[in-house]
Amino acid sequence: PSNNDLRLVDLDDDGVDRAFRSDVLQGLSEDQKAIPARWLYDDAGSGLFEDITQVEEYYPTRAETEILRAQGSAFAEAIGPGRAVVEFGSGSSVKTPLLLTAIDPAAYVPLDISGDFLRAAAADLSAKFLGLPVHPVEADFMRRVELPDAIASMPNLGFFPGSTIGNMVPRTATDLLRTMRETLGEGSKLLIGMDLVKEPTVLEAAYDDAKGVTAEFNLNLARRINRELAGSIPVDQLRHEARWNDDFARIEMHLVAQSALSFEVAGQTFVMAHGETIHTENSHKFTRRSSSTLLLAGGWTPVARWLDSGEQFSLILAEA
Ligand code: AVI
Repeated sequence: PSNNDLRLVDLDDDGVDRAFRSDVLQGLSEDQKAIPARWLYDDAGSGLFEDITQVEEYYPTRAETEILRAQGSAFAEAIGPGRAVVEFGSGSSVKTPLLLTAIDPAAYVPLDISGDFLRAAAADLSAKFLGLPVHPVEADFMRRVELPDAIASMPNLGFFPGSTIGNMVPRTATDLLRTMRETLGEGSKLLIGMDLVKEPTVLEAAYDDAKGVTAEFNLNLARRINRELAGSIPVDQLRHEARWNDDFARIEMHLVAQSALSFEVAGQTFVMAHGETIHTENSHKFTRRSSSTLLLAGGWTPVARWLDSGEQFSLILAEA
């Protein structure tokens, strides 16, 4: 990792990420074992997620991209020109250019905790949009971020695609929406992707594809623990499972023990009964009403909503 990356990651003398170790040790000690989903994204996991976006059953990326392609003039009308687009997470090579082309912004500000991804995305966008000022900011957007002086006088448009908000429980999602409002300021707007509730069979297939890419993505977390935290988890004794939790309107990913297991992580011993699980991710799905409720709770008023032709995914425009 570059020096810039090291600023935001707290490593101990053995090069172990302290936050990762404490989240894993604490999470494996709970009755329902659970590890925060952010740890799915090491280099291998980020690559596997890219692969997921290409699999047949995983519709969100295709559906959202379709909306961005189809609704350019509607975005232009609703958002207007001359805004600084502040993207939470470094831009994808497909979605961000579609938005920037549609709305004629005054500047582009990608925010990301990973300096490497950030610089790559910024260089890519600068090359595609000659003359557009690009100001990358390396920061954790879960906290309030000081935006560059160069855009201080411009109205902002926050862009948070992908339904990443759905990976947070409502309390965390609400906190993030409020923090975004503080970061973006008065008069700002937010364009946010939110995946829709649909048939559980469709959802479960999207999170348990036939080629097993999502299973690899989930199992990589156990491999990462073994690699980075001196773990001895028998990964071949874990099975990926995607379950629809109807009460909470979310897909959950679990790693299910296929036999009684005992293993070590960072010097501590853990056991799992046959069938016991480690909960590794939530992906909340929204209705029209539940998306409005969440946005309103976070301080944003929804003003427009666009769906893809299959009505699988929504992009919502909200005002501060
Ligand atoms: C990044 N995030 C929005 C994805 C999702 O759909 O919740 C992560 C993912 N997990 C399994 N497949 C995709």
